[in-house]
Amino acid sequence: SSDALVLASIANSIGTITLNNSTRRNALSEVLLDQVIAALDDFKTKEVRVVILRAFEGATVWSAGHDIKELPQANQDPLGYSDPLERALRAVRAFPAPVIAMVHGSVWGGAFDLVASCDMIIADETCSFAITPANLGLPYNTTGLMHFLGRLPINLVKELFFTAAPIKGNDAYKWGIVNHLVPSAELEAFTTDFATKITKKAPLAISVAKEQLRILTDYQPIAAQIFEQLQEMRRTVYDSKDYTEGIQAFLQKRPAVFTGK
Ligand code: KGA
Repeated sequence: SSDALVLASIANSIGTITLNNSTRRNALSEVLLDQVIAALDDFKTKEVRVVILRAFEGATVWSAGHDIKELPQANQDPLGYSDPLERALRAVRAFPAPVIAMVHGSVWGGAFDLVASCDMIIADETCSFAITPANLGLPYNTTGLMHFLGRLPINLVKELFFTAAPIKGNDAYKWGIVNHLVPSAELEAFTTDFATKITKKAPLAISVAKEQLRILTDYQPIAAQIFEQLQEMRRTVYDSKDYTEGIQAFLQKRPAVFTGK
């Protein structure tokens, strides 16, 4: 329909999900994410062998990340278990076939968590990736930190979290953020070819390997007391003036003034 923020199609056992909300730079609103989750559910019943998650053709912003207008403005966990972004990340990670993120343009905040939750990233030279809680005064969730730690070296995770600066093209490739970096003109054909090769392989073996890897990486045991300690530390951040200031500054289109209080 004309309300679709996401387009979904299937060809040759490959399901494609296209983020298609140019005016809001593919910000990850609840409505958009529910459409992503619905497309994945549909692909599951149709037994697609590979999913490609992409932005509309020509997008210079792949996605602007969490819809900041939908984040709580104060005193509430911005990334709770049922947050739409968290639900979408779980849907991608649990999808019983590989999900490839095809990236051109910039990927911000929670959208980086989304592409890092895909099984592989194929990108072109216009790609960039930023983790942005330091711009918003936001405490990232423990699960999200584990996603990045499972994917990248800790010094790079720290650089991303401490600077909020985008890692671009060749640097993203060098750091292993992307599996393949290909010229823009070849991105679509390369990704389709890559996906097609996977469709010829044994789907059950692949599906079980993906689930084994998910279980092995998702369930790092931590004691209840440690989790509660981490949660209390996060609460001091979302109860802070800086968190309110970070969100307000974005909504009012001005630079944030942080005090550490
Ligand atoms: N949430 C809500 N609205 C957004 C948005 C977002 N993340 N990003 C952009 N928009 C809106 C923006 O307010 C504007 O609305 C419209 O989309 C076009 O954006 O037309 P309006 O009503 O004014 P804009 O800024 O004019 O587009 P641009 O000049 O092309 O710039 C694109 C970028 C992506 C550079 C810019 O929009 C931007 O900086 N957006 C915020 C990126 C960001 O910090 N994302 C992180 C979100 O936080 C997050 O994911 C988490 C969980 N985190 O950080 O922890």
